Amino acid sequence: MASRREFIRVSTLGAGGISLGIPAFTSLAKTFSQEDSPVFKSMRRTPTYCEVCFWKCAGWIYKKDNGDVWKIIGNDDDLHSNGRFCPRGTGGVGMYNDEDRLKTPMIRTEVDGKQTFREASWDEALGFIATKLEAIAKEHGPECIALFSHGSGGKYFGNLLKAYGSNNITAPSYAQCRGPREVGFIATFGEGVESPERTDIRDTRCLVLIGSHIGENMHNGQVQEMSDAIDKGATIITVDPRYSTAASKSKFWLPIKPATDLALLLAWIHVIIEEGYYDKEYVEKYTFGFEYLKDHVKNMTPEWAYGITTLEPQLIRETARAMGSASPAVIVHPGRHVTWYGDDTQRLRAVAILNALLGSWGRRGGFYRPEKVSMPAYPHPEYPKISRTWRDAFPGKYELADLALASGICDATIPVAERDCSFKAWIVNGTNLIETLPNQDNTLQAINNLDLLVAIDTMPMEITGWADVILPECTYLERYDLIRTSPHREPQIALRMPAVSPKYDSKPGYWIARELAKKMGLADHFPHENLEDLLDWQLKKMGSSLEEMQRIGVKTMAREYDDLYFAPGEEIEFYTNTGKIELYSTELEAKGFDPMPVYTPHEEPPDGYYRLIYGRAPMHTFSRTSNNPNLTDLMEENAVWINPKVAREWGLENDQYIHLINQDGKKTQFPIKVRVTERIRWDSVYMVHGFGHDQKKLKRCYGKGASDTNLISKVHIDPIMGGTGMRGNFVSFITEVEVES
Ligand SMILES: Nc1nc2c(c(=O)[nH]1)N[C@H]1C(S)=C(S)[C@@H](COP(=O)(O)OP(=O)(O)OC[C@H]3O[C@@H](n4cnc5c(=O)[nH]c(N)nc54)[C@H](O)[C@@H]3O)O[C@H]1N2
Ligand SMILES: Nc1nc2c(c(=O)[nH]1)N[C@H]1C(S)=C(S)[C@@H](COP(=O)(O)OP(=O)(O)OC[C@H]3O[C@@H](n4cnc5c(=O)[nH]c(N)nc54)[C@H](O)[C@@H]3O)O[C@H]1N2
Ligand code: SF4
Ligand SMILES: [Mo]
Repeated sequence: MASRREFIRVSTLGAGGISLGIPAFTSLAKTFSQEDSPVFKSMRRTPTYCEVCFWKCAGWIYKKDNGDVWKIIGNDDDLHSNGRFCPRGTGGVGMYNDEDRLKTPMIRTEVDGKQTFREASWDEALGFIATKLEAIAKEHGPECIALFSHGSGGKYFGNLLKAYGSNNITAPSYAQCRGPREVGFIATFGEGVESPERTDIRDTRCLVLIGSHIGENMHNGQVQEMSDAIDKGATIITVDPRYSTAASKSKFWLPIKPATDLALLLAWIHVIIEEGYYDKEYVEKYTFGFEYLKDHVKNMTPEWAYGITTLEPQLIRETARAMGSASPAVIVHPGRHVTWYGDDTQRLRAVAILNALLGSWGRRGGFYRPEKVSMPAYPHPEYPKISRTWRDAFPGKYELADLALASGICDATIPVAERDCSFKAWIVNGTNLIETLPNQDNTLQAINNLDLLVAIDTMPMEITGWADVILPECTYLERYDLIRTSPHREPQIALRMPAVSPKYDSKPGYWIARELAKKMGLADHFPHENLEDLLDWQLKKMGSSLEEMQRIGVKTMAREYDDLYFAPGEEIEFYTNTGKIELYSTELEAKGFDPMPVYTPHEEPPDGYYRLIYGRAPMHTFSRTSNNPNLTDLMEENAVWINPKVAREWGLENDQYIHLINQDGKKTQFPIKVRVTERIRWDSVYMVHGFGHDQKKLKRCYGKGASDTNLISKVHIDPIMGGTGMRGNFVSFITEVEVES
C-alpha cells in the first residue's frame, strides 16, 4: 500500500455481502455479560472518569428510566473535579450520541481505480492486521512497528506491542506538549511536575502564569483552585502577548513580545537575587550552584530585558518583588503545552530555578509532593528482548528525552540512506496525528512510506482517512478501562465502567487489543477475558473490589508518607547528580548543553507577517470535540484575533472571512473569521487549535474555521529532548476569499 495511499473523505462501500458480527464471532460480543444482569440494569448512575480531556475528572453518568444516558456530573469525592465538571466534560454525552461516529471496522480497498473503504467484520479486520504485521515483522523486525496513543487504550495496545517485540510506544503529550517541562524540572529538582500538576494553587499567595492560560485551558481542578486563590487575595501575574481570560483576572498583565520569555525570567532571577528576595535558608540548604547563577545573571537587568521583551523595567521589578514577598507560597507555573520556540527545556529550567530561589518547591502554596496508588501487576509471560528502538534513528541526540518522541518516530518513518531501518507500520489509537504533529507534509510523507496504518478511533477524523484499517472503539461511556491512579494530594483511585452497551459495532479498546493478540499468537499476555475480571482481581488485592468501586466510583487512600510539604529543617536528598536542587545543572553540562539558561534571540516575522500563536477554548478539546453535538452548539468555529492597528492597515473588519498564509506559502485550507481586538499585540495573531476539519464525514464541523496545523510547517526542535517548537511560524493575510454558502 506504501506511497499509493490517498486520503479518503467521503465514500464508503456498503456492507454488501458482509454481515456485521458473523456467527463465529458473536460469542465475543458477550464481553458485556454484566450489563445484561438485573443489578446493572437497575443502576441509575454508574461511575466513570472523563475522557474529553486528560485531566480525567471522575463523575457519575445518570440514566433515564428508559436506560438512555441522561447526564454526567462530577463525583464529590474526586480530587480532580471536586464534584464539578467543566462544560466539555458535561458535553461528553455528545460523544456517545454523535451520529457521525465510526460504526464498524473498515478496510481500504480500490474500486475502479479509486480508493475507498469497505465495511468489514471484526474477524476479518483483525485477521488482516495480524497477517500484515506478521509479514512486516518477518521482513523488518517487530521493532519497525510503532504505537501512537493518547488516552486510555494506550496500555492495552502498548502491552500488545511489547509482547510482539517493540517498545516504540509514543504519545503526542510528550514531544508536542509537556516534555520540555518534565526534562527542565527533572534537571533541577530530580522530579517532574506530572499530571495533574503538583501546583498547590489553592493555598498560594502569588501565582505567575507564563503563557499558561488557565480559564481557557479548562483543566478543572486548576481552574477551581485559581478561583479560590483569587478569593483569598492571591496576586496573579500573567505573562501573555494576548489579554487572556487569566490576564483579565490578574493584578499584573505583562504583554510580552512573544518568544522572549527567557529574557524576562532571567531578569526576574536577577532582581530576586540582587534585591535579596530569595529564600536564603532554603537556597543554602538545598541548592547547588547559587554563586554560579548569581554571576550568570549579573548583567541581566530589567533594563536589559526591556530591550528584548518590551516590558517596562519597573513592571519587571514590581512583579519580582510581589513574588519575593509571597515566598515561599508562590508558584511560577510551569505551564503544560510548552513546546514553543525550540529552547523550551531551557525556558522551563529558568522557571524551575525561579521557583527554587523562592523556595516554593515542596512548600505550602508552592508545589506539593503528590502520591499515587500502584495497581498490582498481573502475571504474564516475559516480553521478548528488544534489539532496536526509536533512539537508534537519532544517535547521540535527545538523550535526555525520557519518553519516546511521536515526532521522532514520524521522522524515522521516512527512509534515508544513512539508516537501514525505518518504521513500516503505525498503530494509531486516539490521536489525530495529521492535526497534532507539526509539519503536515512531513507527516503525510511518513504515512505514505508505511506498509500498514491502523487507526483506532471513535470518529472519522483526518487520521482515519489515511488508514488502511479503521477500528471503531466505543466511547468511554460504553466501556471499562483501567483504574485511574493519577497522583494528587491524597492517593485516589477511580473506576470507569460502561453506563450503556456500545452503539453500532464498536468495541472497547481492551477487547480489540485482546482479540488482536489472539490472532497474533499472544493471547497469554491477556489472561483475563474481560477487563472487569482483571479490575476485580487488582481491587481485591488492595482491599477493595469491583463491586465496591461500582458503588462509590472514587476511593481515597491514606498517604504512605506524611510529607505533603517539606518539614522545617528536613534533610532531603534530591534525585540529581549532586543530591541538591541544581541551579547549575551538572546533567545538562555533562551532555554538552548550557548548565544555566542563556537567552538567544529568535527569528522575527518578515515585513507584512505576524507571529502565529494558538491556544485553547473553554468548550473544546483539540479536535476531539469539534463535531460533538453539545459543544458545537457552544462554539462552532474559531476566529483569528488581529490587533486593530493591523486590521486598519489591511482594511480588515470583524467577521470578515480571510485566509492565512505562512512564510513557506502554506495556506489555511478553509477560511477563518476575523476578530479585531485590542486583546492581542500587533506583532502576533491568535487562533484556537482544533478547527478547520477536512473530513466530510464530520457533518457538523467539516470546513468550519481553520487549522493552525496547516500553518505550522517550520519546526524548531529542542536539541535537549526533541520537543517540537511550533510557534516560530509567521502568517500574512489573503483577503480575497470565496465562501461556500
Ligand atoms: N497545531 C497544534 N498542534 C498541537 C497542539 C496545538 O495546540 N496546536 N497541541 C498539542 C498538545 S498540547 C497535545 S496534548 C496534542 C493532542 O493531540 P491529540 O491527542 O491527537 O488530540 P485530538 O486532536 O483530540 O485527537 C484525539 C483523537 O482521539 C479520538 N478519540 C476520542 N476519544 C477516543 C476514545 O475513547 N478512543 C479512541 N480510540 N479514540 C478517541 C478523536 O476522535 C481524535 O481523532 O496535540 C498537540 N499538537
Ligand atoms: N478547554 C481546553 N482546555 C485544555 C485543553 C483543551 O484542548 N481544551 N488541552 C489541555 C492540554 S493537553 C494542554 S497541554 C493545555 C495547554 O494549555 P497551557 O499550557 O495553559 O497553554 P499553552 O498552550 O502553552 O499557551 C497558550 C497561551 O500562550 C500564549 N502565548 C503564545 N505565545 C507566547 C509567548 O511567546 N509567551 C507567552 N508568555 N505566552 C505566549 C497564548 O496567547 C495563549 O494564551 O491545556 C489543557 N486544557
Ligand atoms: S477538565 Fe473537563 S473535559 Fe477534562 S476531564 Fe475534567 S470534566 Fe472532562
Ligand atoms: Mo497537551
